[in-house]
Amino acid sequence: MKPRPRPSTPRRLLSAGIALLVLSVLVFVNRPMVAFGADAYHDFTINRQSYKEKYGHWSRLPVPPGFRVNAIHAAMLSTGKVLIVAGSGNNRDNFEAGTFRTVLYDPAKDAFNEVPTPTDVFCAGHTFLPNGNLLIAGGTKSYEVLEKDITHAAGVMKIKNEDPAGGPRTFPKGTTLVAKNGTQYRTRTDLTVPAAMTMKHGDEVMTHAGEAEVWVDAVEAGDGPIVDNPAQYTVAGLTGKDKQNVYGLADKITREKQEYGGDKTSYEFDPRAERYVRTGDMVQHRWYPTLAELPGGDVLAVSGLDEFGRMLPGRNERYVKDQKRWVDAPELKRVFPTYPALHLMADGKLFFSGSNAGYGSDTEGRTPGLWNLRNNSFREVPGLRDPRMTETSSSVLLPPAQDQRVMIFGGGEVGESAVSTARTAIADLDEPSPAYTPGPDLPQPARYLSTVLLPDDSVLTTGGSSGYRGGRYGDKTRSDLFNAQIYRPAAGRFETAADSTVGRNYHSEALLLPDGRVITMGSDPLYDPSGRNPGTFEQRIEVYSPPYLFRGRRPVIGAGPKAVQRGTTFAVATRDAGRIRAARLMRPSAVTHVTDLDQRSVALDITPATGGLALSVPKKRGLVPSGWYMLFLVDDKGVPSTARWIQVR
Ligand SMILES: [Cu+2]
Repeated sequence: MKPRPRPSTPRRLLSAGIALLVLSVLVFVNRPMVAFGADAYHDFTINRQSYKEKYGHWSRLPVPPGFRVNAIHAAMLSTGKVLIVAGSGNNRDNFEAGTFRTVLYDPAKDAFNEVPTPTDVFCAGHTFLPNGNLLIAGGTKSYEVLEKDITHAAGVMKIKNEDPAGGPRTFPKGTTLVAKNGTQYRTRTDLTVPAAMTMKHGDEVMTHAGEAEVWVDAVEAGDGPIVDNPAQYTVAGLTGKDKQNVYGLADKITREKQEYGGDKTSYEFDPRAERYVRTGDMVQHRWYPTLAELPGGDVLAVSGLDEFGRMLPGRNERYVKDQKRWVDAPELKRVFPTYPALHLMADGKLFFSGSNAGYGSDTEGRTPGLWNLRNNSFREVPGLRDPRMTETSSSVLLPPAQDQRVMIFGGGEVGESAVSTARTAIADLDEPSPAYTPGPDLPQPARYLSTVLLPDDSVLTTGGSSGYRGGRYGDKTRSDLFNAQIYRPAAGRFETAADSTVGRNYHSEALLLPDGRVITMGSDPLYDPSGRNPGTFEQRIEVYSPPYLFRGRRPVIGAGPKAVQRGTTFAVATRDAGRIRAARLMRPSAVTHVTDLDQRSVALDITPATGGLALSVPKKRGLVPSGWYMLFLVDDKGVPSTARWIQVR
């Protein structure tokens, strides 16, 4: 709608009064008309320049039907395109059909393209490597089976091979294992069991049995084949010595829920070739792992569920980037819930903010603290209010990164709980004894809040829901939050932002685009609005333009280097040098399950230079990890330039 010339104040009051009167009359005669009238007025309000200057503006992104996917993962690539990964997208039919999706969105051209997705990367972990590739590891090997759908008892069986001579043994899918009482179970997949190994300890020869695990399902339906205790099973068809040497062991065989199983495949997504490039497999299968960047550019994979849906008991591993392979890291054994938020600090420690999503013990490994990787020590960071409500919370390294302050937002109790919190808190990790101190509350309790750093040193918080996966909260059947707010660290408070129009809870993402806007996508409600039927995945995409985009001419960055060294100074051309107040290197987001450990905003020192500005990059690798960044110049009104991509080495 075009703004009309401004009427005088009394006239505006008069027309507002008349409008109100008309609306009140209409309330009694025609409710749909009122809704329409209110909508039109709302539409008029949010599109006014003065409103946009204060609150920003949301718009829907038209997505061609062929490119609508369940956005589970999103990353801002250094080519300027947004990587949107669904994999099977939490859709069993897709999983069984082998339909895995990835699309790229180019915000500069408003264009989409599809990328072939080799395996199901749904619920993998990811982080950017120094070369700009996105390391993506883990994902889904099997879907969960709910208790009500389990007709046949099942369990994980360990097949042992005590024979050192016969070599590895292969058993095809459907191999039968027999309990002492004759009950039969069949293996769900093909299986290879390594040979036993003999080792000499002095004069003694010890045999270490080879072993491998596999799902088995009872042949007969019902409760009959349930076994509650650890027991041994024979492999049908084996006789004599062989039968003694090769056998099965299972802790239990039940009709309990079977969790999603993790995958061990790993890729570097190459943004330039726009394809997944397979690396060495992970040591462990992982579903819901966090990939945390290490100061040297290698990556640590932490937590997750294994291929049988069991929590990995603190077994972490390292990606050796120069060899493109994963190695076990037993020296860094530590238990965390799934998708733990591990922020890289300037001194190389990882700060576990407490944020996490999905699974894990409700007691062990949930305390926030600083993890020193040199000696695997962990120093707890106390003071967090609502410490039992860190699941589905989010956390960010507040801008600028030099302040070394991490803020946590919202969250809820472990599992499918109706209890959530509006709490925020800030930990200053530069303090000698770091502790959380309270921040301002969010307007409502919020899980799954998206938090996006903006170039003007503020943090946009948007989306989320008060209830579990957008569901019941208080007396409402749906609890998506539409209000957005901008946190200003310098002022220590939230400012109201314009409302979004799409609710976003579980499996949703938001990230900063190089043009200074924010894109939001995804959401995976458990139920539909009635609260009774299954929900449908939200495929609409929205883009938020913050208030700074409505406050006049933007500064422009001219020529500059494509790559810079940490600890050096470089020059960029700009005609706006006189009004530039800040320069920020913003590391692009790689976000899933409210976990985004990549995004950070690093302040650069500014000095005047001929034809532009000289900008200094800090020296500490823990502050400025190697990789691609968006360089923004920000003027005296807080208006940022469009970003220029620059690689820090
Ligand atoms: Cu998930």
